[in-house]
Amino acid sequence: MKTFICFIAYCLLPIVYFFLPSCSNNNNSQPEARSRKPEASIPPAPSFNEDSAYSFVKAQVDFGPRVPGTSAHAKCADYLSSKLKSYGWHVQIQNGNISTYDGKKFNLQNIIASYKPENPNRILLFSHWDSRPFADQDIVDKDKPFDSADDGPSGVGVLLEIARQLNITQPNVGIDILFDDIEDYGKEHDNGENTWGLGAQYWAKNPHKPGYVAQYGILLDMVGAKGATFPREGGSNEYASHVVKKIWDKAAHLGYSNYFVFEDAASITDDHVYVIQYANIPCADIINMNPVTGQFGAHHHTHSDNMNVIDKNTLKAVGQTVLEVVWEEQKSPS
Ligand code: AHN
Ligand code: ZN
Repeated sequence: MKTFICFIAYCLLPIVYFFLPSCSNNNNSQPEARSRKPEASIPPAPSFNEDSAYSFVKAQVDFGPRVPGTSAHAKCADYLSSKLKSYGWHVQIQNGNISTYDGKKFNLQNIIASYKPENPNRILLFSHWDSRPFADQDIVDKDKPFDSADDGPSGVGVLLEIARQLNITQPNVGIDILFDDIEDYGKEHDNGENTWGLGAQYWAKNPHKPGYVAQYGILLDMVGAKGATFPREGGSNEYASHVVKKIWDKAAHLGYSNYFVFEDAASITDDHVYVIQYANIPCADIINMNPVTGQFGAHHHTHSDNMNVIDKNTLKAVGQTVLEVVWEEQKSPS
């Protein structure tokens, strides 16, 4: 009998003991939750409002084509800076004299808005806000300006909505929004002459704060059209593959892989090229293009680029994805 009790005490009980905690762990997730890292205490990201973003796109288009040198261009600049200020962001206007490829001279206006300017952990979000002076991809009225709703305003509208959301929720991360000017006055076959992205080139060489540093940048370009696809653009893959991964994985997690397709596309000469090159910030470009042909949407630089191509579902997919990516850069809740 004594031997039997000893057998239970020394052999069976430790075995039973060994299995008990693991059983209770499987049925109850609390011990695991308690040992999670601090990031897990970040509250869920806010919901990006696509109706609000759409209204910001429309407000820009309603000024008329925002062609450099026109009063629509000047009025739109005032609108953008006053919107950003109304959301509590610190706004700076950067002016600079530039020449376009056709020999015209303009005073460009880059609009830079900063959220929590004192926070050293910063992310840069950018989009161009000017519109192209001519619809050269159209078959009619090639020399006339066009509404340009997707090309410019879609990215700006998404970023304005993100600015509004961050003002409400106050996450603990530094963000700069750059609305760069005179992106779209480029020469059709530019052959490395750097005729595109004049505002971004200027800013990247002369940042609004000397020695400006950001962890990374995200460029939004033509992000509002129905059925848009955003393949992983070549230059983004080359210089910012970790940023591309963050964005495309987040989009997949949110169920937006029909927009953020897991396909690699050619390199585009766009604003991010200059921010990578001159400001040394790794950047990813979210740009609507055909993953196979590399072509932009059929409305690109035509009179069809107007509010009819804008789809709130596309704005939501891009806006929610970018909002959640920056949301997770919080070190701890504020
Ligand atoms: C080129 O076509 C070389 N780059 C496209 C940049 C662009 C124009 N994005 C929008 N409009
Ligand atoms: Zn364009």
